[in-house]
Amino acid sequence: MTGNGHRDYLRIATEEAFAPPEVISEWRGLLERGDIDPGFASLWGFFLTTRAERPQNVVARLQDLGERRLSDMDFTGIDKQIISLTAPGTQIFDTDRATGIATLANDQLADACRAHPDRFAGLTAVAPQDPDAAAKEIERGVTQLGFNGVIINSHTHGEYLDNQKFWPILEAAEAQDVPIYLHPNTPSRGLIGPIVEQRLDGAIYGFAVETGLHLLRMIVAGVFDRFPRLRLVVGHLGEALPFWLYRLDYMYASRVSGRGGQSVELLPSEYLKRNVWITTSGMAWEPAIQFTRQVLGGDRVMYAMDYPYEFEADEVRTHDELALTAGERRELFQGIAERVFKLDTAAAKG
Ligand code: 1DF
Ligand code: MN
Repeated sequence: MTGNGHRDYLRIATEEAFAPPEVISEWRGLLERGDIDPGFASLWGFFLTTRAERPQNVVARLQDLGERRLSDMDFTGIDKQIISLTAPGTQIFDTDRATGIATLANDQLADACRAHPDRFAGLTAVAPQDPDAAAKEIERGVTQLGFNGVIINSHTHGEYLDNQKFWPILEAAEAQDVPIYLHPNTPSRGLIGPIVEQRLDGAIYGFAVETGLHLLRMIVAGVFDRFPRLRLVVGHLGEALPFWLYRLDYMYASRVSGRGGQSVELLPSEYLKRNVWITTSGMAWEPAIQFTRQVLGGDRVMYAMDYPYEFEADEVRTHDELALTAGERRELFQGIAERVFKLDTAAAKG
């Protein structure tokens, strides 16, 4: 274990990204071919063509699952990363390629986790394009590769997880008792028009529009009535939904269900407090963190950095210095993640 000095908690970062070199090169191919998803063209056009050398050098850092990542973690004081295939992962490919990429990414990540079990844990990548294969990969991820959850990068070719064709994936996650990290993607084709016009499609805003909408669709479609034990993790302090909580409940009760919308058993806020956990990825901002803790509960908000897209030692310090009790801080950085992802940190403490 890295020296964690006099800290009495581990810093576990829960939304940390990687990309196999093979995925980067497949993505380059898609960009060259053109006629692709406009959000993908915008986001990965930026990282892979316009300015390959952004300050944080993200493309190189994404591909490292060894010494560079470990020394970056040491530099910012991160004890453990929960690593997942970066967005849009497999979800931009046709079905066969997507399934192959999921297997390849999972095998690479599992090797890295085996090499550094105290520093790395992993989430299973899947190809939602083939829901039955994805369900099998979730089982392989948990039972053979030792992964601690599933990563889904929001929409798949414009389709959302409330669509019943994807439900074998939700069933498998519930059956294996692992959470699904519903990570952002750029908005789908039908949603992106006026957003991409002003270059707002990425992490600045479009990610939250897309991903908050995705979660809300799942809630009002009754996904959590059908899968009451399903656990979702959502980054960026819940993609703005906590701020909307009062209005979502009020308008759901008085407008949506009476309008021919599906009628579900609970209010939106009740699903968020039962089925959803939140991370602070990219939101190192005390007022928003405290507000989210206040409205959803301190037992639902955990730490994430979003490496390598966010790689700021100051943001870790911001979390260290939040006005919390020692016990609450330990929960934020360590306890909640250990329970939600069922981490085995006994070895890490040794
Ligand atoms: C960015 C941000 C890119 C996040 C990401 O994956 C990502 C970015 C492509 O800054 O462009 O996961 N994020 O989660 O905020
Ligand atoms: Mn992210």
